Amino acid sequence: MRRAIALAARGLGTTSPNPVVGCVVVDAEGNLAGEGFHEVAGGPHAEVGALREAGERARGGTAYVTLEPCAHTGRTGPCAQALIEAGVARVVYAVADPNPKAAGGAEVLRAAGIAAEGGLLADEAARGNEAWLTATRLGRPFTVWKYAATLDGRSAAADGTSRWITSAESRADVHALRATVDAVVAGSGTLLADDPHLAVRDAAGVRPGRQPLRVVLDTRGRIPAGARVLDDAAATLVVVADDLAPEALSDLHGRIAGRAEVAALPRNAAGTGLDLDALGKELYARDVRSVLLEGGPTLAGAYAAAGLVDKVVGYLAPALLGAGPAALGSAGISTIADALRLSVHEVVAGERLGGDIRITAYPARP
Ligand code: AOF
Ligand code: ZN
Repeated sequence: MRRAIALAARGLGTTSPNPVVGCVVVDAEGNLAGEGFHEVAGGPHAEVGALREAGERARGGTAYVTLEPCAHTGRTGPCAQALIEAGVARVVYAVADPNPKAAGGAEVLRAAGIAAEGGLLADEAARGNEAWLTATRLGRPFTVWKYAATLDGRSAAADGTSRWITSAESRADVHALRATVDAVVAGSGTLLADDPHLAVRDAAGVRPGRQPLRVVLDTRGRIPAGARVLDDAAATLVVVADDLAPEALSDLHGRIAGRAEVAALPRNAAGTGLDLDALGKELYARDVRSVLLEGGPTLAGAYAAAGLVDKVVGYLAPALLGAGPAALGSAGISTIADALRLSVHEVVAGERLGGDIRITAYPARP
C-alpha cells in the first residue's frame, strides 16, 4: 500500500478533477506482479494499468489500491468488474470512495466472493489525495494558504517593499507548489501593488496546457489593461461583484479585451468583499478542486475568518523587519482563546530552501 501511495502521487497536478490513485497487484505467492497509477483525468484508472501489467499472474493474487475501486461505468469501465474478471482473490484499499457516482465497489467485490477490506494506511493515503477528497466531500476547492514572511511574521517592510523576502530556492519551491493546484487566487490589492504573474515557470515541471487557472478577485473591476495576469501564459478569471455598475463592467471588458473571462458573484454579508462560499461553488463548477491563495493578507484573513483555509504553507526567511504589514490580515480574531490553532505536519529548513524555513500545517481538528 505504501508503494501504491507513492505511485498515486505521480498523478498530482494532472488528474484533477479526478483523484490521484495508485494500485499494486501481487501474485498468489505475494510477489509483485503489476503496478499502475491514474495519470490523467479521463484516462484509464490505476487498477486497469496494474491488472494489465500483471496479466495472468493476478489470478489468486491481491490488489492494493489507494481508493476503493469504482463500481460505475464512467469514462472507463468499472474497476470492481475488472478485478473480478482478472481473478484476484483479495482487494485491499485505503480510503472509501466519497463520490456517490462511483462508490460501492467493495460491495460488488464481496458479492462476487472476493475479500475486500478498507482502511489500510488510510490517513497516509487520504493525505496524498487531500485536495480531491476534501473537494468531493464539501463541493468546494481544497484551499491552501501560502505566504512568505520574515521571522517576525511580516510580509513587507514599512515602506511597502517586499521583493525578495525569501530566497530564490524558496521561490522555485513555490512554483513547484503552484504546479500541483488547479487555480491560484489573488486579490486586487496584491494585483495593483505587485502586478504578479501567477503562472508556473516551465522549469517547475508543469505539464504543457496544465497551468493553473489564475483567479483575480476584483470586486470593483479595477484591473489595469497592462496587468501581467492578462498575458497568455495561462487562463485568467476576473471575478467582480454582481452589483458593479454596467458602465464599470463595460469599461472592464474594454481593458481586458478578451484576454480573461469575467464572472460576477455576490458580495459577502458585510459587503467588504466577495462571498467566498459562492466563489468556492463557482470554481468547483469550473472543475477546480484545489486552490492556492497567493495574497495578500486581506484575502487570506477573509478566508481564515470564513473557516475556509484547509492547509497553510509558510516560507519564513531568517530576517527581521520590526515594522510592516503582517502576513495574515484580520481574521476576526480578537482574543487568544479564539486563535486559529494549527498542527504542524512538516518543517523543512536549510540549503534546499536557501536558508529559509518552510512550515506546512493544518487547522487542528476540534
Ligand atoms: C479515477 N482514477 O484510478 C480511480 C477512480 O471520470 P471517471 O469516469 O474516470 O470516474 C472517476 C471516478 O472514479 C472518481 O471520481 C473516483 O470516484 C473513481 N475512481 N477515478 O479517475 C482512478 N480508481
Ligand atoms: Zn475505476
